[in-house]
Amino acid sequence: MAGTILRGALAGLSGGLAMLTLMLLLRSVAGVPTTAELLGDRVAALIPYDTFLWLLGAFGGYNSFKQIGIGSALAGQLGLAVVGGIALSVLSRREMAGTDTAPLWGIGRRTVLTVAALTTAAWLVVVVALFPNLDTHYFGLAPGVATIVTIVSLAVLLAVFAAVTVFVFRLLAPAPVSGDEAGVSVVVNPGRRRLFIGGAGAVLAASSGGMLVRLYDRATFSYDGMQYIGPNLEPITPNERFYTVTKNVVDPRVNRALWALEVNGLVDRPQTYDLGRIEAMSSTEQETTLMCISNPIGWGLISNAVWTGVPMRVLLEEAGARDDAVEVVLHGADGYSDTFSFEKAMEPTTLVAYRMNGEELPQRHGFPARIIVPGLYGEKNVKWVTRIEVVDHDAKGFYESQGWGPDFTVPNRSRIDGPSLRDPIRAGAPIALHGMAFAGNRGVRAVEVSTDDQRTWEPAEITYEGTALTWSFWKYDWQPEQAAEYEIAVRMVDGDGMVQTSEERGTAPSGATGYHIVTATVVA
Ligand SMILES: Nc1nc2c(c(=O)[nH]1)N[C@H]1C(S)=C(S)[C@@H](COP(=O)(O)O)O[C@H]1N2
Ligand SMILES: [Mo]
Repeated sequence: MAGTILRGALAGLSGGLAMLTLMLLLRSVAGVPTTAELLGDRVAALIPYDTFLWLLGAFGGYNSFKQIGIGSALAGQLGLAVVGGIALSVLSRREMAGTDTAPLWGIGRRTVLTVAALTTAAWLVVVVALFPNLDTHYFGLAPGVATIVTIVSLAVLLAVFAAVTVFVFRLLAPAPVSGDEAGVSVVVNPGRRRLFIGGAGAVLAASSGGMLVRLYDRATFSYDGMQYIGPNLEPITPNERFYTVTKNVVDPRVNRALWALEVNGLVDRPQTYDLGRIEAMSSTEQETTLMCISNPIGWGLISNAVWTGVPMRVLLEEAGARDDAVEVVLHGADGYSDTFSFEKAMEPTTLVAYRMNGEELPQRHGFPARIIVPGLYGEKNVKWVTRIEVVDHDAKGFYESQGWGPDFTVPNRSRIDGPSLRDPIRAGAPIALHGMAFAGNRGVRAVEVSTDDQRTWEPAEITYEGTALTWSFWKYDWQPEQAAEYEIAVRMVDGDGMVQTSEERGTAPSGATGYHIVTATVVA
């Protein structure tokens, strides 16, 4: 029995390694999603946000959470492969002991059929379970085509798994085999066969290891969560310093020639755009600030850029969106999706943007095109967009399905950026306090500073006004006369006359509110 199990385990492991190698190859050279990524995205969308945040904390942050998730999914897949191999071995042994029908490739006939049926069933289960995410294609194929490519790839991967497992199982037959009824002739001694299997296994393990390392080098771990904060903030954030947030372990690397943007759903004339067609349309340049919903008070998951693009409304009109349209669902090449109201989609400032500060969109900010939707949190600004789907109901995007929201309107926000108040200040010395204020798409009308525990508020000077869609920068000249500890707070008034709320609210589920407060120590 031990021999049966070992033989099956080795066969299953070989099949699993072959499948893993091919899967990583398809991911690297063809942009096909791995099962680990698909499973991760599928599961992440089902986890309630509080559990999700707890998990992030327990695993030491988003980055290690992603690594552990992907690592265990890959290991789990290999484990299942080994279990499959053992099942094959045990079934075949039982069958061969109990019948005298001629075996097929040295395996019981019924076992061969069972393997084929189980492999097909596994494929169906995977396709059904992961269906919402199968439109992922990291090189940017439009979702319809991408879904077919993923389904076919999964079939090929499982077929390779089954074929290699059966092949190795046969090679590991206890007695030397010399030809058989299927006409396949294998006349090698067991020692040589074992050497061959060991060698092939080592090559597979080494190549999948190598590809994992290459993908790891391209992973988002080094830049996911990058803030734009600290000294030297410019009103327009340089592209390479723009804050970055992504759900991905390895971001899309969209191929311009493969990429297409579909506009479909509740439309009379579904459209497919390539980049050239979009670039040929008349474009809008628009300065817009983005901020992540999970940007705590005082943090820097916020940046500002000049975006060039086509109003989404133009595309929706070209496609003939129907009257019963309620929302648009925006799909990204990474399988991400998010939604907003059809009304919002028709606002002239909602763009499909393809340039950032005059350059083509950087890869990590959504090359070749992303959504820009002023007034809503960053997550609604879908990157690597491949599909605009018009729907007649309230659909939920990636984070909304975790329970974030329901309101994704950016509330009034302000921040003190400097000077650094860590060192004591001399009484009587002038200090130029400065910082940022942001009100989504409502504009910043005024900024006020308090240096006395919020008893009195004084107007700050706006040093960069921006537009209704951007942040503003402010400055406040302060000269503390007495040695003491001072609590400095900032608040702002938006274009509608609404004063920023002092109510302290955490980031989940609708984004943080409250004042940014810093303490300054003034000495004689
Ligand atoms: N396709 C896709 N779009 C996406 C995301 C993503 O993971 N995938 N993340 C969203 C989130 S949560 C934010 S805050 C913004 C960040 O955009 P940036 O990285 O260009 O600053 O992108 C949004 N768009
Ligand atoms: Mo975000």
